[in-house]
Amino acid sequence: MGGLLSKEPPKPEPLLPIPWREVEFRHEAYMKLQDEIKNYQPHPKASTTNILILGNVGSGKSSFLNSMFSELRREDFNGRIQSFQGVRPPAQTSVTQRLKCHKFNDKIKIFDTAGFELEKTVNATIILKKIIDGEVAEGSKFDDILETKIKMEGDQIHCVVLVLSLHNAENLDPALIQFYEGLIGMLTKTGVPCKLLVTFVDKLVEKTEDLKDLYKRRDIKQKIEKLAKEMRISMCNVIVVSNYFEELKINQIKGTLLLEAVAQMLTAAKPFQERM
Ligand SMILES: Nc1nc2c(ncn2[C@@H]2O[C@H](COP(=O)(O)OP(=O)(O)OP(=O)(O)O)[C@@H](O)[C@H]2O)c(=O)[nH]1
Ligand SMILES: [Mg+2]
Repeated sequence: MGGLLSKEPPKPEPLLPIPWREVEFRHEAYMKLQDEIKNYQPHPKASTTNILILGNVGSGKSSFLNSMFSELRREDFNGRIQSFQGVRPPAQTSVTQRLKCHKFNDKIKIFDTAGFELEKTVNATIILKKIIDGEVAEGSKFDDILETKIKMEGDQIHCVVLVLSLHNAENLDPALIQFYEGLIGMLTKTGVPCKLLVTFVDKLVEKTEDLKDLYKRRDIKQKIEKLAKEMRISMCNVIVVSNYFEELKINQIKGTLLLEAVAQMLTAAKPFQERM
């Protein structure tokens, strides 16, 4: 009997013999990352390190924020995942409507933003420039920022994180790619460090445990390289994570990737603070 049902599933691609990035998933390495971030100090020229999270609607911005804070504050919540910022299944318009700031340790400030809507990208560039330059106060409604003539008291951003889902990376709207590319270009000119945070990598593995081999997966590497090329961002500025989305408790594998992402952002912010 032939037919569709007897068709064998496609064989998984062989793994690369050597991972293209070294990540240590053991407990000691995870704890080292936790300690590194706990003891982190911004450059003396800055009182806090301010990180801005950007990206299209539903790319996982708020989920990343929830995931990283669940990791950093694991002792407060016994490792249970918390929702500091509203999350919901992807929709046309963004669920996040105001510039929301979350603080860790009095040293790190993370700002969550509304997702880009393609028809509004011209305004988005102007709004984002104002936010990055510290001209927008926390809690401001994105819809009001354009109309506000007076400069408000905000925080200068020290690192911008552009969030992109790897899940539908192949079907990205060319207008969105162009917008991202322009944004990265603007940041390069102004000298603000920019990281591309690739989310949803779990969609390309069978189980969380398989994330350990993330950097041995040739297909994932190719997808990420293609994205980086399109955005005109160097591979060393690309970070890969899988956010918590269905779990109740944190786990070491996702946690290691998430904490490494945070450490990368904090490290990138310092030379910029030094030059301020
Ligand atoms: N599988 C998987 N799902 C994710 C991941 N990140 C986010 N999600 C899910 O994707 C949906 C959208 O996530 P959000 O974090 O709300 O996305 P957002 O970028 O903040 O969206 P807006 O605020 O609406 O612009 C939610 O249902 C999340 O649970 C991920 O890494 N993997
Ligand atoms: Mg959001």
